[in-house]
Amino acid sequence: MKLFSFWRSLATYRVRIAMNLKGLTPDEVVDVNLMKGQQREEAYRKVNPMMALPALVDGDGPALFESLAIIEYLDETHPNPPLLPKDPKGRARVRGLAQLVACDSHPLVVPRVREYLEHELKLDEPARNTWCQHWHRAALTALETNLKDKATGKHAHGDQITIADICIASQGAGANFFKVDLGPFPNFKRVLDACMANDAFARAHPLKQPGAPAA
Ligand SMILES: N[C@@H](CCC(=O)N[C@@H](CS)C(=O)NCC(=O)O)C(=O)O
Repeated sequence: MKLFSFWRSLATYRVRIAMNLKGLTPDEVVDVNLMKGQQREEAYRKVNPMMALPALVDGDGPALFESLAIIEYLDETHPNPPLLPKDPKGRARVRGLAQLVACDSHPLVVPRVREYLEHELKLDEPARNTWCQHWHRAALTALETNLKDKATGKHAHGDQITIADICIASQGAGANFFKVDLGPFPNFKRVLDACMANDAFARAHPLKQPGAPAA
């Protein structure tokens, strides 16, 4: 397997966690430096026309894209441990929690959006940070309410790790990058801490990847 990755990418973090949980190690990791705009270069555009990380090539391809689609592919091809519950309502809840992060919140703070705010709308850095923190808090508020449900256990859905926990870990890392206080979100923080106690999550963390700064 060939994983297109960058240390800071939260979407790639999600795929790294899933691979770790399933005991998979990429044969090759291709660094696409988001800070240098390499996602927009011709070579990577051919891999993922959306110009976003991650992408995964399994065997002779084709390149898979979108973190949740990649994670479900890995779950189908390597079923143990399963990352979705068996019952349809449980699966819908887990996918809903995951999509709240990956589809509603995260896309609002990615480099292409932050760069548009800077270069086209001429927002200065404090204004751009206010934007990012606002959308982080909106997602955290919704997650916090959802996690009060009795379906939540040690993890986001019962006591088993699911795709929802993977997304919660990426939301937690993003909140940390953008200095969002998790104090008002104790249920979220409890589930996040349970995830981060697991080595599969801890060693996938952006700050543990080659090229990452010390803190
Ligand atoms: N919904 C996509 C998000 C992909 C995405 O936006 N990835 C970011 C890094 S976390 C990226 O590569 N952004 C490039 C850019 O915004 O220019 C997924 O979950 O895979």
